Amino acid sequence: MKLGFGLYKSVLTKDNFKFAKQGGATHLVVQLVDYVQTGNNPSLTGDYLNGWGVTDNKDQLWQYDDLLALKKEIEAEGLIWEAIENIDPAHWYDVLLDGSRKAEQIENLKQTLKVLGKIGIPILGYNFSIPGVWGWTGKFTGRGGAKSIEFDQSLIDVDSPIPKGMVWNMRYNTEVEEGVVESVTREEMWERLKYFLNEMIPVAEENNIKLVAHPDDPPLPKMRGIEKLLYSPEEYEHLLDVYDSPSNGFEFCMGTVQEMPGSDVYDMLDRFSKQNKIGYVHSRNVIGKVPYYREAFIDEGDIDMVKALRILKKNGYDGVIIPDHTPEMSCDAPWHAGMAFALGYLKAVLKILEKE
Ligand SMILES: [Mn+2]
Repeated sequence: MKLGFGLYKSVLTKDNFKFAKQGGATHLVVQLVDYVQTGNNPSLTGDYLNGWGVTDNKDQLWQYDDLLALKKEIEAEGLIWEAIENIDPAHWYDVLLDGSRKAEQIENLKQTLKVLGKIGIPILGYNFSIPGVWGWTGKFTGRGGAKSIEFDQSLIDVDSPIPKGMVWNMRYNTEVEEGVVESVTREEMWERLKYFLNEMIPVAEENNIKLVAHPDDPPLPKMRGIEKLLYSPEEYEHLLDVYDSPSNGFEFCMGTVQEMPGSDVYDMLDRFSKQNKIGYVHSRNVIGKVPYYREAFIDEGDIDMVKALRILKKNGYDGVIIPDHTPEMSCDAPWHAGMAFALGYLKAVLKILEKE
């Protein structure tokens, strides 16, 4: 099991590569979608109910030369590029929406897989969701009054529709479009995911890439008129029935799984790691479940991280774990401080497990 670190697009800098290395990480999970647009002080606790912003990558695919240059910068700091997390909404909105550019966009995504294969980035994480991450509010609910993410269903209108031109809580089309995204059933969403996997997995296999799915966060059965897919333990596991391949697996988010009513995060970690279905792990702690939960520091939530990582070790899991979001700590670098705390905690747990 290896300790990794996740970086948003706005923090893909040499200093932050050094920060990861200094915190004990050996691997990086890189986000290329610019949805956390808060510069070198990333913050997830702002008001994102109207969207994360605009994706400026319309019709610009990730290019071989750019990714190779980034890989060299990462490796120059002694780190390994393990995964890309999230597909740009601009690259696949019609795959999610079953729109007119679906076939063209899926061909582009296959090209992207080939580029990743050529460069040697072994994992692509994705979140097959039309509403995406939505409904959070930022509150000073963390230990010691730390600003953190809260999900309180009573504070939002969970049925408020998505404006056209938006998927994944990002605008991919800034020209004003009238209307809202139509309702979609879960059955239909599974059909769309099946199409995606049927097209993508063979190319992923050829290029030695794992395509791994993040569960729906927050894990509600329906949001904004759209029935969600990976919102419960049973539905998450159903992903494996869609396509049997070593290239089909999970971006296992402990926090989101813990937020699911009736979930047993330890049992799921145990079974999925035994089957070698976990691409990488988000280690995030949380207190409560939908319809109310709040994100917590890694040591204080409902998940016993020591117990969770011991299960992964027992099963010989040799992938990467990264801190996911953490509460922001009161200082000039709230995100970095929160992340340093999480990295240190995970590093200590791994050290203890090594000696057992
Ligand atoms: Mn996560």
